[in-house]
Amino acid sequence: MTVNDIKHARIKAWIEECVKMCEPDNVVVCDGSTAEYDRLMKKCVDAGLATPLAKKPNSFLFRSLPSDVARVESRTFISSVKEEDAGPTNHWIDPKELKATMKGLYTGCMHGRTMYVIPFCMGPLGSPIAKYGVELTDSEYVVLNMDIMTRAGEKVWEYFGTDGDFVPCLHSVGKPLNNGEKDNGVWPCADVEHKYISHFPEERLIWSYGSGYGGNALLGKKCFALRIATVIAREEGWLAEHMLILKLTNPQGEVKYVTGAFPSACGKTNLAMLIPTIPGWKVETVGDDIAWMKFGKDGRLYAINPEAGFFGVAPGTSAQSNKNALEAASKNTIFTNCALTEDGDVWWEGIGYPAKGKLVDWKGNTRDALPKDKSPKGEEFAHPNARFTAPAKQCPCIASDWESPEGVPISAILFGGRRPSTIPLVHQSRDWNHGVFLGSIVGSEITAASTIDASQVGKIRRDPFAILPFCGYNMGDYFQHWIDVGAAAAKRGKEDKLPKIFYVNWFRKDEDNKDLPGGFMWPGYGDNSRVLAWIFDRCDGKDNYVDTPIGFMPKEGALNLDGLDDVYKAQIPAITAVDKEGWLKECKDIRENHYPKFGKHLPKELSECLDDLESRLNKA
Ligand code: GTP
Ligand code: SPV
Ligand code: MN
Repeated sequence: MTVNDIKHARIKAWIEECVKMCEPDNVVVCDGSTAEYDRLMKKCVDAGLATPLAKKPNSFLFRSLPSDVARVESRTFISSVKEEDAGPTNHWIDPKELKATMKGLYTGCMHGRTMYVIPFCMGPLGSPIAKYGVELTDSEYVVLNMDIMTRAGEKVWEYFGTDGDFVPCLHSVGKPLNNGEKDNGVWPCADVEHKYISHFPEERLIWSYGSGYGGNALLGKKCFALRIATVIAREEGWLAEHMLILKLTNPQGEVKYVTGAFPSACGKTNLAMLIPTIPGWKVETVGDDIAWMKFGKDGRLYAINPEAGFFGVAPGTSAQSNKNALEAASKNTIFTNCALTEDGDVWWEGIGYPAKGKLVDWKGNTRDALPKDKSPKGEEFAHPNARFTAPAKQCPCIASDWESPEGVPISAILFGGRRPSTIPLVHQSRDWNHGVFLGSIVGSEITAASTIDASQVGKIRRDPFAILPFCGYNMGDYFQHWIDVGAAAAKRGKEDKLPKIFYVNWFRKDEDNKDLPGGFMWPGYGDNSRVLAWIFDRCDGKDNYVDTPIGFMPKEGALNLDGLDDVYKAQIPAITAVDKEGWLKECKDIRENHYPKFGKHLPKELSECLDDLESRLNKA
């Protein structure tokens, strides 16, 4: 199929316009077939950009440049017509100016390269919640990853019709090959100051230039499914969120679905695939990164996973921490910035066993493996944001209904982040608005997923709803949208059908206690099932809680601690108590530094929640 065969006139015209601007050597309309995947992967291997892995069937390792290892928030723009609509937490450039700059960069940017046309669907094909897009890219790596991460190729065209809605997504690595130049094994991308990850929300348009990495380049993911989708969702009255979706079954066989918003590299993939340590419970995966949620006729909120694969953090993934992810990534997987072993396998810090012999690190240097899995910080063999791209259907714990077109009904929404102090293991909001308040105050240590600047990692920043880098409009208006969603449900008499909202923290630390691995006061991973079980019962209204100044918390004995290591049992009183002083400091910081950023866009309901929390704490 060629561009001329495309029946959708607007898509065809847009492609022709982009071809004229970018001047690729040729244009290929992707069919999404295995033959095409194999052909493009071979092209990458022949160009020295990918290494086949002897130990993993049909799997390959790519190495990027050190300047292109993660999202670049400083180069990510919400280019709404009015600056106020981008809000205080997004970078904004006037759309006319940004387009002029980027047109300059795009002009002739695909010389020596092929432009690939990828028609794709976010969500199960034909689902009433699914949405469609077309990505134009000059990166084979992007085509290959999009093939795993989305439903892409020929099968998608019928859903566009001749005039259906679509989000145009233009991407270039920003590295033209002039005069027969070749990549010569060097990951193509542009300098940081020439990278632009741009969104034009009014036009529902995405322009990305200069990066080949993850969320910067796989435009269906953060750019479309979050930054553009949040804008559409607000207009249409639904929710597009940076959330995992899991299916939780109790020992009686009863099922509830739970979503969770944690910032990048804070445990979504792990929670979505956890293997419970308490007997009789089961967790299955619906999604590990993004949830689109709409109200059903019954008043419940239904979620779909718009993606078809996992773009998961590799370091820390081991048979102990996340066996299911390892299994999902055991074949047909793309690895990026992992280390390569002599026998043709990948290795990373926290994989659960030391490497042997020599390793090629993520920068391409061959070094002796260390006898213990511990490199000096900054000299890791795998980059801390090394990733695997694996098909979701290969996950052993994928839920049978993960592609259900109407979505799965959500009972609970979790918020969380990496907070070494103050925030307890779990607490529940009193009601919907208090839950929105909890989402709005989420804070977390910065991780390697959100910055290419290693000096930022570990600093705490507020990341409301874990969506700070992914909200396509004013974050204050986003809070209001959440308040409005609750109010609309109440108006329909369906308030009781709204999901219950919880705030969890797996990352409390006591660095002085040498008995705690990593200083973490809670074992996390599979043991998080103990908290999920309490949440499950909370959703059924069980009397397993105490009312505290910050919300509802597990009452004595309500958390199942059977079989928990004694060293962790000893931490329970500290991590399930209200830290009054810590919370009062938290309130002060929210009042003085966080909420004022939003000015008149801050919903009054949230200021009221803050007042209420502070006065309850002061009375306690
Ligand atoms: P993105 O894909 O960037 O959105 O990340 P994510 O939220 O899916 O994070 P992921 O589950 O990949 O976890 C990131 C890192 O946190 C990994 O190194 C994990 O090993 C670690 N981690 C996940 N869950 C836990 C936990 O419960 N406790 C501790 N201590 N670490 C965890
Ligand atoms: C994240 O950073 O939250 C990710 C990885 O899931 S990326 O797709 O690069 O955004
Ligand atoms: Mn993410």
